[in-house]
This record gives sequence, structure tokens and C-alpha cells, in this order.
Amino acid sequence: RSRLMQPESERSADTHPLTWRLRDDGEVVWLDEYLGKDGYQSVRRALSEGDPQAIIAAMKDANVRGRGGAGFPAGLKWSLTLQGDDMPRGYLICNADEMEPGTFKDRLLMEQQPHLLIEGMILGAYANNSRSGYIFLRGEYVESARVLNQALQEAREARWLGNDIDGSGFDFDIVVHTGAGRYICGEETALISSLEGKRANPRAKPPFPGQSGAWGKPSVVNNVETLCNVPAVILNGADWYQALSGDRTDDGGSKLYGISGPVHRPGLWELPMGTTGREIIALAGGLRGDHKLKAWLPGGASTGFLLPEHLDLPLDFDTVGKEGSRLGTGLLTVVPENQSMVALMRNLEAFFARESCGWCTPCRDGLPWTVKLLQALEHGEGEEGDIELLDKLAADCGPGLTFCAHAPGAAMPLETALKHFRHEFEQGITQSRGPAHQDPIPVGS
Ligand code: L3W
Repeated sequence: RSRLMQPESERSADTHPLTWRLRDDGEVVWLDEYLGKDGYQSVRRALSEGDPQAIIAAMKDANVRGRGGAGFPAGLKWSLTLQGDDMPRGYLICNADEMEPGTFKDRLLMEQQPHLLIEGMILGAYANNSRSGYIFLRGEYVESARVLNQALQEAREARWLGNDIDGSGFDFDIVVHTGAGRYICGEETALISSLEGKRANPRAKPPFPGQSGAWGKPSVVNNVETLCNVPAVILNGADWYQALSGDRTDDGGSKLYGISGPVHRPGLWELPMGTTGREIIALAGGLRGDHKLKAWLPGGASTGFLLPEHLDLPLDFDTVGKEGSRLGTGLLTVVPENQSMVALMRNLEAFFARESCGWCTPCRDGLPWTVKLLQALEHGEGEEGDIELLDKLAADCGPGLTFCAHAPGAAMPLETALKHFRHEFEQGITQSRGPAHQDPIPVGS
């Protein structure tokens, strides 16, 4: 069973906001145990103080940045949500549609810390004047759904959800809504479309969901990990939270970092924000056997490849961004030296092509075309000009050229693979046309 682990060196240090309530044996922390470890105390404090704006201010001061991948400041997002007595009440939506390849952090949080998410959602709802919350859950996360629904029932029975929470007069409840297994549902506006019962097409922004979201109401969409950070910020204060990352980075707090690929112990750990790739690989026991590190993705398939020379960079949003990549979800994928980058990219682009909603042309037509070119290069059947065409197809998927971040996410690993490993792609070009080659029949003939 997968576990959210605490590094040996950190076990006794009571400094990690997400894992401090965890037994790290992989079992669920149910309500009784959770209450015994300060559970729901941040809600009690915030609701008794009765100042939703103070929650937003604390989130801003703590500089909690969105953990879904984009790193947008959560406190700023909340401060931009339309609010006021004359405004319709909106929704607090947790984005639990975790489908980024190589990413499994939200699943472990939900399976092991369901009440931490519920507590974070109550605070988020109170700050954003919501009375209804949704957890939009990846359909395949059957165990998460079971644990969450049982925890929600526990919370209702103990009056931490429902009407008049903890005697404060605040009403809030949460529904788990399972998706049907599409990556695009994790894009917040596609998620909203799907929640409304429509096809999961993204919508243009602005308006941002905070202005007009689910059923046209102000809606706040936050990732699971982001919401799980809120109770610690409220209970311990923004300064305490900021200090968790020490002098590693200006981005405060902790982060769930993980790793997969040919390492001894693939896993997930809560570590100070700004932990380096080298430290994470070391926690995983290093690469298996004779493998040597060729490249790595810092946070899922929609981030750019980094090289061994980047292993000592603090993994925060801004630093990784300056290297032509993104922190993304913070779960590393290790690429060993004997892995063909062409085959790897063909695999990733096939995923992105399959998961495109088909709304925007560069994404709908460009990604399958990219896959075709990569397949040809993989089999040594590429032609002169194919690599330049790949460059162009990736550029056509750049930011601002499509409705959502799906196409730019697909372009980033391709652009960085072409930049760092171009010779491997060039090796796939046939010098002379083989006997099987046929010129296409001209259209209209
Ligand atoms: C108010 C403004 N709000 C931005 C909000 C916006 C959203 C957040 C981030 O993609 C990444 C992407 C993919 N007023 C605002 C504003 N916001 N300006 O900030 O927005 P944005 O546009 O930077 O990114 P995004 O479209 O949310 C997020 C990657 O995620 N991805 C996959 C992620 C997968 C997982 C997972 O499996 N766990 O997270 C797919 O798209 O590459 O870069 O809330 O509203 N002026």
C-alpha cells in the first residue's frame, strides 16, 4: 500500500503542517484520532472570531501558492472572488481530478487525511462566502471516494458539517462528485462544465471562476494539497508557515514532493518548499542498478525536462520557471540514460493527444500530428523538415493560442526534449527514402 512518508530525520520534528497529524503507516486518520491532534481547531478559532477576511489575509501573508501546478497565490485568488451581501452565494470546489502522469499526492492525502481536506474546505468556504462545496474526484479513485464519504459522514454527525457548524451560525456541506476519467476535467473551467453535467470543454478566462463559475455563481477552485495547507496557516499563523522553508526559498511552507521511475524507493514526502531534486532522489535511495540520470521532469508530464546539472536548484515555483520548466505538481519523474527521448515523447504526446477535448485547432489537430511525426522518427522513418515541423507544432500550442493550458502543457516537455536532446530526434531521419515510401496522392486527382 502506498504511504505518505515522513523522512527518518523529520519524524520527531513537529514542523510539518500536513503530516504532523499522520501516523505514517498508510492508514486513515479518522475523526477521533484527528480531533486528538488539534483537528478542527482552526475551524473553531476562525468561526468564533467571525472574520472571513482575516483568513484571506493570513493566506496572503503566508503566500500559499496553488499546489495543482500553476502556483497562483491562493490568498489572492480568494480576495478576487466576488463577495458581498448583494452577491449570490457561490461554491467552493476542490479539484481532486488528479490525473497528471507521475502524480499521486492528492490521492494519498485524501486516503489518509480526509479530515484535513474537509477542515481546509470549511475554512475556504467561510472565507469565500460559500455554503456548498464539491470535491470533484477522479473517477478511478474509488478508495479515495470511500474514505472521503465515510469521513464526511463522521464530520456531519459531529456537527463539523451541516447547519450551524460548532454553534457559529455558519452552514456548509460537501458533496463528492466523481468524474469519468478525463485529464481535461482537471482544468478548472472544464471541471466546472463537467460538474454542471455538460461536456468537459474548457471556457475562456476571463471571467475567472471567482467571478462566474459553476452555474454562473462565483466559484473558487483549489487543489487538494492547497486546501490541506489552510488549517496549519490559520492555527499557527503566516510567519510560522513561511518559516517552514527556512532560507531555501522565498516561497514559504512545505510541499509534498515525490518521485517515480527507476529509483530504489519511489514515494512521497512532505518537505520544506525549495527542497532540491538531489535531496529527493537521495530520499528515494538513488537510482536502481547501473542506471544513470539522463533527465527529469520536476512535476508531471506537462512540465519541461531538466538535466542532472539542475539537481541542486531549489524546487519552488519561480526558480524552476526560470529554467524553462515549471514546478508543476512537484512529483519527479526520473529518466535513465538508456531511455530514448523520442519514444518517451511519443508516449507522452499520445497521452496529450488522446486527452484533448478537441475544442481548439492547434491542440485537436496539432497533437495527433506531433504523435505521427514522433512515431516516424522513433522507427527511423522521419524526413527532412520533421524536426522543424515539431518545433512549429509545439510553438503553435504555446500559451494564449488555445482556450486552456492543455496544449501549452503538451508543448513544454516536447520543446525542452528538442532543446536538450535534439540529436536523438535527428537520428530518426532517414537519409534516403526507403522502398516502402509512397508520395501522397494529390487531393482532387
Ligand atoms: C483570478 C486572475 N484568478 C489566474 C487563477 C486561475 C486558476 C489559477 C491558475 O493550469 C496547470 C497548467 C497545466 N484572477 C487569475 C486567476 N487565476 N489568473 O489561477 O491559473 P493558470 O491559468 O495559471 O493555470 P491553470 O489553467 O489552472 C494549471 C497543469 O496545471 N495541468 C494539469 C494539472 C494536473 C494536476 C493533477 O493531476 N493534480 O494538477 C493541466 O492543465 O499544465 O499549467 O485557478 O483561475 N487574473
